[in-house]
Amino acid sequence: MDKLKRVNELKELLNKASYEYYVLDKPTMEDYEYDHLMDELIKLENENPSLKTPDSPTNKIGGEILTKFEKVTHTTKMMSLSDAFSYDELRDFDVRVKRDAPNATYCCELKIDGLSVALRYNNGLLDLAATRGNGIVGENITNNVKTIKSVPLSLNNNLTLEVRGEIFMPKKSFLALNEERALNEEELFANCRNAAAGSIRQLDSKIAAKRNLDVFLYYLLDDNSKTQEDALRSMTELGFKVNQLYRHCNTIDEVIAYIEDMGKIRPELPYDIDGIVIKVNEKNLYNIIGETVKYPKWAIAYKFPPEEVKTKLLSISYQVGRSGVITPVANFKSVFVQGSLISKATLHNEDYIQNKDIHINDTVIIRKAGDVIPEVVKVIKEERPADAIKFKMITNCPCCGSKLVRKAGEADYYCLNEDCSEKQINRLVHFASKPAYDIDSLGDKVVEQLYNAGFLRNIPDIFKLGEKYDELIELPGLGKKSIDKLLTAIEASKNNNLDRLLFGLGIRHCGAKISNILCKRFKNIDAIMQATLEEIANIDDIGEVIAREVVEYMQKPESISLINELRDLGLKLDFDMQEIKENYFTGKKCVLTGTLEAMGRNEAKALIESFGGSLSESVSKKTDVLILGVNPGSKYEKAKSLGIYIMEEKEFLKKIQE
Ligand code: 3B8
Repeated sequence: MDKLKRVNELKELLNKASYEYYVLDKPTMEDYEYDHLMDELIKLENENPSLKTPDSPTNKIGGEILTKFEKVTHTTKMMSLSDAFSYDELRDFDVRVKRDAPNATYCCELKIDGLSVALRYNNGLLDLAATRGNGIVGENITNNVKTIKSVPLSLNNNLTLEVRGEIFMPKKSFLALNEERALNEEELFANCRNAAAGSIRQLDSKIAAKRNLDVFLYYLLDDNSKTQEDALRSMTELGFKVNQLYRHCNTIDEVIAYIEDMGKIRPELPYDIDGIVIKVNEKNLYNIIGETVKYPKWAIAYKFPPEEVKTKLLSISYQVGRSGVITPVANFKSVFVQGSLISKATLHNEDYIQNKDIHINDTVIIRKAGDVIPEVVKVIKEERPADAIKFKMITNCPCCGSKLVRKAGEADYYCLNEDCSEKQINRLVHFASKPAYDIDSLGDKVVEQLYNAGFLRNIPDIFKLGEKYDELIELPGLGKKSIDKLLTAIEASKNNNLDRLLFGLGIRHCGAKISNILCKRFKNIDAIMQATLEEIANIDDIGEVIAREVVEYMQKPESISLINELRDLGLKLDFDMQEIKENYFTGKKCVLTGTLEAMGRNEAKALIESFGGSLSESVSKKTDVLILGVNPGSKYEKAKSLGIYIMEEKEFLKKIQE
């Protein structure tokens, strides 16, 4: 039989089956038949490489491994949406729209919580897929997007066009992926969005292919549809996966009714949404209404308020912090909240639990606002079961059993046993953590393992690990390679600046900033140890409470011997004053999201710090500037919502040189 004919037949059969399965959600072919035909096609293509075409369904399994993602310049700027957090803000949007376009109506869509993508088809073939990046330049993710089953590799009629949409990971796939990662002791993804982003950034498309990503398309560039609704219909007809829950609304009240309806079905949707997108339906009005540098003015994203979910409180457990503070933790039946599966929330302290009258077995409402740790909002007292157990604070440390003490004037209980293992482990974890001594490869799991195996008790032990080399490489799950890496990182860390060490010691109230201020003022550890209460309290930004804690710590005999031991082990105990030149960044708190094209994160951080600014991990009200790199994350949305100044890379480079 003619091989070319059979290949074409197989391609057609498989493409049709996969369209029906992945786009229409209506399977027409049994799995085994699909696999069988696919095997036949793979075999034919392997034997006759000239028969393999770019739109062959065999491309869906991935193959090429990249070393990096190339940059892609968008044909037209890929903008993002401005946000509305209340119906009032939506009504304001409506008023603004109607001023320019009194007859406008709206097309409302679900706001899929994933990452934006642009797909370019050339003569009917998928030619390029790119991330949004900073809107002007994105990254070429074609290899990975080609593995997404619902993305057509070719279109009928040899069309040349561009569509845009949102790549996401269905909730089910996310759960399965995390389950698998837990089994392999790999780090879990926090939510569907992160899992999708992490998967699309895989350099090995075979891995991406296994991640079950999907895509909804919502934007068709430069076509002649008169309305957004028509464009959604055209895209559907072209074979693209379009979310069909959109609704045409004539008035803002109808828009709000749609939001209410969608809010109700949100928990049942198989994918995450974080809001509703409202677009002016009539495309001829877009030019009249216009756009800002970053957003079109004819569309807006309504963001759902923090999702509150009901669950059952199963138990209350306790954590022992590095200072010995005991934190009660709620353990509940795991629930999906804003894209992550959670089963724990902090209960802060005894008073918090008493005030909310939380009983074990109660039905509780859980909330996770933004990136913040989940919390128990309240209990539903009407649903309190007969077997509810009134909370009673423990009296002894859950780890070492020693009697707990509630300090006068404080809500917290403490374990005062210096040898309590959980306390010691958490101290070591804190010391090695990124903001403190920043020892690469010494994360919480490794610390715990080394502690339990008897290699670590206190900070100096970290620097003596090298002596135990032969025993360390025998530890399960570590091995020679990772031990070598760990020991190299430990050795390199000894040259860290003194403020990191000071912070790492975990002195109460002495955070990264205070440590830095103390180091700048006193220059070395001996001067800090000899400083008087008055000298410290006289420094700007440091009050009496902090000063007292520092002096108390420094005078304890254990502290003195600890410092001496670290000195003998070769740690640097003086502070390198970086010469500070002043410019725009002096005193500014910056946050970076995404990747910069001109330099790495560490380089940017060093530059900002050399001008006396700081670069921190997360956006808060105190952030002055958000630097926007390629592929920005959720920090971007957060900064926008807080009204923080957003600086694109170009401006950053210009300002840093001033
Ligand atoms: C213009 C229209 C950005 C978007 C848009 O499901 C623009 O329409 C956009 F500049 O980001 N996440 C959607 C979604 C996102 C956008 C959109 N429509 N349904 C989404």
